[in-house]
Amino acid sequence: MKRVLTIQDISCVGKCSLTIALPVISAMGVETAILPTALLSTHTMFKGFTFKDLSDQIHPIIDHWQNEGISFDAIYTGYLGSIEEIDLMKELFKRFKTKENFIFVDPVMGDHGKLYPHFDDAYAKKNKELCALADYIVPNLTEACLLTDTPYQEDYDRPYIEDLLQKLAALGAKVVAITGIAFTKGKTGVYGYDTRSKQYFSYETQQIEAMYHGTGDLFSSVTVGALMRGLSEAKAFKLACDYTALTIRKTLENPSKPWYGVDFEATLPSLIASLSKDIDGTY
Ligand code: PXL
Repeated sequence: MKRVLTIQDISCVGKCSLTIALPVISAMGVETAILPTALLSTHTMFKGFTFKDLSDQIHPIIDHWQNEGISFDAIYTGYLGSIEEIDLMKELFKRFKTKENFIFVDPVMGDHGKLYPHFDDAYAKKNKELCALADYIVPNLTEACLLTDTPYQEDYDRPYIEDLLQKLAALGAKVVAITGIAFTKGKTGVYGYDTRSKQYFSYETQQIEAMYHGTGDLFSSVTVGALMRGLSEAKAFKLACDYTALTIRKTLENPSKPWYGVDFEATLPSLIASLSKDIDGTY
């Protein structure tokens, strides 16, 4: 069985970061090791959340792993929390990156043109250093703009997105993909650039008029899980887009849906069924 290390915060309530990555990637049949970066009472869209930085735990934990000879088939980072933590991740990458494994960075910083609470421009700048070391980066449009010092434009066209992708690729990752992008009305999806083949790629799925926290984490977790199960990049991104859209649709059907996250618990069986079809090649 493949083993992923995912490094993100624990928001005790809120359905995001580790409380999504751990159940989702595990359900996909991949061992999921975790490294919590911070402990929050809730995610930061709640008022009055508590925040305990856990950076002082990272060195002792990774030292122990190295002493035990533990290795990972992929390293996936999400919400980190501080500039210091980004430096710690750079060191972790140095110690645990091998020729065989990959680094997947979701540079979680903001959405809808704004940084999340707790982050500032210096944090956004620092994220460029992390993206430079990744094999895959999957920013949303806001994060793509922050990483490339580009003014945020919600009303985008293909040249604007392709220019962003070129600037993101120049940071150093092998595959760069902007999430939440589509050029067809009523659709959303992913638009990316593969620096190895020098090809753009895209996938579009139905757009649902609803905004939920944690959907980016869901998208990244499914992509990482699918890549670990041997799916091609195209199939992994497609599965992640379709599954995220399905989960938002399912959440909207729930009369007592929480405002703060999506009901991915209800759609995990379909994720596993779709993944199995892809693995069997009968999709
Ligand atoms: O889903 C991204 C995310 C992760 N972790 C924390 C957050 C958010 C988004 O708001 O607040 C703590």
